[in-house]
Amino acid sequence: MRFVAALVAAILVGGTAALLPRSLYTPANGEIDNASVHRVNEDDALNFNAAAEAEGQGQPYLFSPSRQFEPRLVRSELGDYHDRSDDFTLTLAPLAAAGSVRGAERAGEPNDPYWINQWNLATNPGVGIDLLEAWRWGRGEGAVIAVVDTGIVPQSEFRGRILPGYDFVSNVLVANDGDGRDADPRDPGDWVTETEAESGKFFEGCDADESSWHGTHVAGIALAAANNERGITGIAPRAKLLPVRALGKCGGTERDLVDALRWAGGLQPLDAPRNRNVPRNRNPASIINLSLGGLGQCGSALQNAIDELSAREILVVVAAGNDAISAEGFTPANCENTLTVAATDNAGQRAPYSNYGAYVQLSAPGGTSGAGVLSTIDRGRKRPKGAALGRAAGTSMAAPHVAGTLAIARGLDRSISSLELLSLLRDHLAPFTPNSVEYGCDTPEFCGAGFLDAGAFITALQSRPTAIIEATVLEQVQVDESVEFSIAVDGEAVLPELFTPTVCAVEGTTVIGLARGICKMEVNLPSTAQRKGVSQQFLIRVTGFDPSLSVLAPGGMRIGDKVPLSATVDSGGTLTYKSRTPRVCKVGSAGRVTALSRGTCRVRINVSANGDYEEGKLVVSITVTR
Ligand SMILES: [Ca+2]
Ligand SMILES: [Ca+2]
Ligand SMILES: [Ca+2]
Repeated sequence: MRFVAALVAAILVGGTAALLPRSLYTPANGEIDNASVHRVNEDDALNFNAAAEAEGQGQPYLFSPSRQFEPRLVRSELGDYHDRSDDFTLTLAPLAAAGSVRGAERAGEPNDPYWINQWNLATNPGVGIDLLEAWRWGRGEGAVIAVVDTGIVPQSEFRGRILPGYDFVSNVLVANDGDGRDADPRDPGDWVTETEAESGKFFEGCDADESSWHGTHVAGIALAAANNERGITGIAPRAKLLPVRALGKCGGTERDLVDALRWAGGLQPLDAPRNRNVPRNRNPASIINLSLGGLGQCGSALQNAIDELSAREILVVVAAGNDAISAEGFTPANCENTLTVAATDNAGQRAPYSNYGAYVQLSAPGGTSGAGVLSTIDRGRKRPKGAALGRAAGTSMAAPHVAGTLAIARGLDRSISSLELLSLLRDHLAPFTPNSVEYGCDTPEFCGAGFLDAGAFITALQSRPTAIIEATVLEQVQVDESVEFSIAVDGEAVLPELFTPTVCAVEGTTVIGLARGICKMEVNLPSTAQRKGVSQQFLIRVTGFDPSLSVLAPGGMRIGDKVPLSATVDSGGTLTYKSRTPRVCKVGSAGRVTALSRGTCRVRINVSANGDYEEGKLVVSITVTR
């Protein structure tokens, strides 16, 4: 099973051996079709990469966020516009009147003012993912999405749903927050100045640009709050966000990415010296979004991490990359056990920048420069200054559509395996719209098996029948006794799992009592693509033998008589005596009865349970006369 990821502004330093020439790959910023490949000589390629190696980072791959464009227009939540674009203007048209918001709510639409600008979520087969249909069933309740990216700018769209994350960016210059790895995954900004990019020093060859707020944009697509009368709506607005920082100024390194990825899924990071203070992740994600990548093969540490996560049923969603090449040459899009996502535009055509090919599993909206995907950013050009919205385009934007949709699915069904879930997803993709572009998504094996259809997928998930359990199981069995039972799921016999091996044994369809107690069996069928799972517990009381308590008592006593009761018991349990008529008689702990007054003396004898024997009791009556 593979996942698709897209990578955009990538700075990749290829080659792990000193003998290989190193090159820097610089994606075109703002140009869709013609990513420029900029090769520099060996000395120039040092800088960022060499510094990483000097710090003991063996793998010199650098990863960059997979966003094609800087946000061109920023509108803060307070209403002021910050148009960063010289070449085009984007007009946002939020819902204006409160009345229309009410009307929209009745139609099942969220009241977020920019909802109507979210073409990517609309009910428009092959273009929008039909989010409202998916929302009929769930909104990501209980699911955790890790966004491994540039960090997060906390804002109201994520209020109450940001889990404690971590910042794995080791290099202090890249990190831009004053230190190496730390427990604060907030995004301090990743701007690179012209001076830095042309300095001949550390950031030589990087793209000079304002801060991207890439991680915040990606997170907003996946899970921004819905119906909070602010901004946009995310796809899984009740899922929780685990922000894990692996990218900073000019991108990031494979080593940091591997540790960020491992930690996000609850695995131990590898880079021990750097991880002395890294706490255990108490909220492992069930879905990890990687909107990043670089040219090259999938590194073994990266593949191992993904394989381990996959073994834990964690889904790794990866952007296919924005170089308009086969995703085979782009990593981690080309890693195994990932779900790699290509990007389409607002007409359902393959986005011209999107990577493609056999490594792509499916496509989702990524937008283009004229019609990007609207999401949360910060209005700061360098440091964070306040919440804002901006459009961006890229396979980075496509991947979180899939991550958010999978969070809705995982929120609805915890027991389904990744394999079964992805097979259901694959069976409920929308067909691609006929593409007019060259090498469009309707070209076989170009953009994966189809276009993400959250509505159809989640509806199919919820429409599966629930397995039916039919069982005949006795409620009680005696020690040493064997009793037949039958349990069938959907007409097929199944054997239960046994939790109390000292109390009972199961041989075939027979349960055998071993010792007094509660015998606990369970049938636990995980969900599949065809049916919802079911689980049922069976409790059988295993009873012991009769203790065989008998008592020899006198037929009558006179006041003042003292007579021992002669009790015998097979079980060996402890005997206790109690007078029920203390005015008529009393009884000592050894069973000696003393007659006190006329009447009927009643003594209760209890025997405690012992070994395979049950407890027991007996009442004797003795007439007391003068
Ligand atoms: Ca730091
Ligand atoms: Ca930090
Ligand atoms: Ca909102």
